[in-house]
Amino acid sequence: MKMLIATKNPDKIREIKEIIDSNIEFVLLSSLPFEIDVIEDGKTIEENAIKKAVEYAAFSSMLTLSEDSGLEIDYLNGAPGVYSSRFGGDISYDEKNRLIIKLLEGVPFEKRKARFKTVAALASPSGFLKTSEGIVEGFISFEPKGNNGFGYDPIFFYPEFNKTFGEVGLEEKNKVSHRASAIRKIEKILFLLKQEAKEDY
Ligand code: ITT
Repeated sequence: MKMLIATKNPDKIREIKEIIDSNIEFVLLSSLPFEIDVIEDGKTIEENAIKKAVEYAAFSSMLTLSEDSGLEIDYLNGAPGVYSSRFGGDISYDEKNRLIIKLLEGVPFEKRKARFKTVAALASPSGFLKTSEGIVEGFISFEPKGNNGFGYDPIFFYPEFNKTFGEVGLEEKNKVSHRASAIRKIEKILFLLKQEAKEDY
């Protein structure tokens, strides 16, 4: 069975490949013979995940997995949330992380609660659609730490590890991450789809 991984973010691709156990042939957007741009104008993470999966499935005629993720910070009323990739404009992740730390200057640890959220969506060209959500709770650190992971990982302090996600390896992050829990739920559905496909022959 083939499945299109509908993300342009290479860090997500790396994580998703490690998370999915099933014997599935991954197709990347970069290997399609045409380029598609899906505008992420949803008001929620879920809307964007669904939009990407449905549109890419229709364009590619392939079973498609997409996901949309964001960091919600309680002290910033849930920002950057659905705007996580655009937060602060066209600046590097290092600058985005420093901006967040500045916005939280003087805020004590217990008020720095934050969570990563992922909604994964699986869509087929014939209209099948399932979504799943994964959340991991943590705190915004006082300074960026670690060079692992990507995006906001260096400022996401995960108490159970007593480290930021930037300080742990991929295997460790995948044990608890928002992305891993959303994708693992979708993987159960993939397994059922594979069974059905076998029964059709
Ligand atoms: P696609 O839409 O092509 O999948 P994207 O990078 O635009 O890729 P999102 O719209 O989901 O992805 O943007 C969410 C941003 O939040 C993303 O650019 C990351 O930098 C950040 N982010 C997402 N997951 C993260 C994670 O596990 N750790 C740290 N930051 C993360």
